[in-house]
Amino acid sequence: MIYKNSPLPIYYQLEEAIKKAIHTHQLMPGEMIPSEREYTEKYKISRMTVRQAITNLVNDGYLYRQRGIGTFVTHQKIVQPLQGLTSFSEDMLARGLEPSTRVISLSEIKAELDLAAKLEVEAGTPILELKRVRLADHLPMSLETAYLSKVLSGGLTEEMAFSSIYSHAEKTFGLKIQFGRQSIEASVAQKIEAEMLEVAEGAPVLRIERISRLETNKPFEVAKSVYRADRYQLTIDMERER
Ligand code: 16G
Repeated sequence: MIYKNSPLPIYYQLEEAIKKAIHTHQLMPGEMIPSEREYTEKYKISRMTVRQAITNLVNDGYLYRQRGIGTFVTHQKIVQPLQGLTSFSEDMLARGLEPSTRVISLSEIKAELDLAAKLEVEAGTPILELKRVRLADHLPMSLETAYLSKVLSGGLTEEMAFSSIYSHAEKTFGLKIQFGRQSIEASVAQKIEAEMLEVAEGAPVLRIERISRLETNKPFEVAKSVYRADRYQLTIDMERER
């Protein structure tokens, strides 16, 4: 019910009604919500009010829009522990989700100064640049650009890049990925990133940079990833030092 005489704004009441429908599973994750027109007619309220309520719920992460299709109920976030050096494929499989990959490009580039320093090679050394969109149950989760030492993973093919590169590194090339350091920053999706991640330009994202190393301590990859902030929550266990 929406009370026109209530001191609570109508858009707010509609927001609460939609949230309640989500919490009581009348609307399920991934389900398309009724159109703006349906809400307008059902509650006899203006389209502007409906639009405001929906926009607020999109901004708060309850709903997401798919251009030209409609507005959907958000899926639960993946809760990703920060301990442990795992791959995307492992993380998704451990949650019963199906990992898949869109390979955007695999090319050889010359390492510029910053990348060369991180990969501990001379500037100008040929390295591999692998750009991929990673999906879980067919939903885009992240856009990953991995820069890989060519000496270590020169045999990496585009076909391999469709599945787990960690698994290929370890099983096909006999490498042992052992250590990693990751940094995480809040940011917004640029236009191209937004297209690939299927979010609006400017949507919140997490920029994660990971440097992973082999057991010999040689850097294996520098990965610069853009994660959808509406799909990820990062957690860490802590203990007070005594
Ligand atoms: C993770 C790593 C990425 C690595 C990928 C390998 C982060 C931020 N990134 O997504 O660095 O390249 O796993 O996944 O965690 P794969 O073995 O499934 O290809």
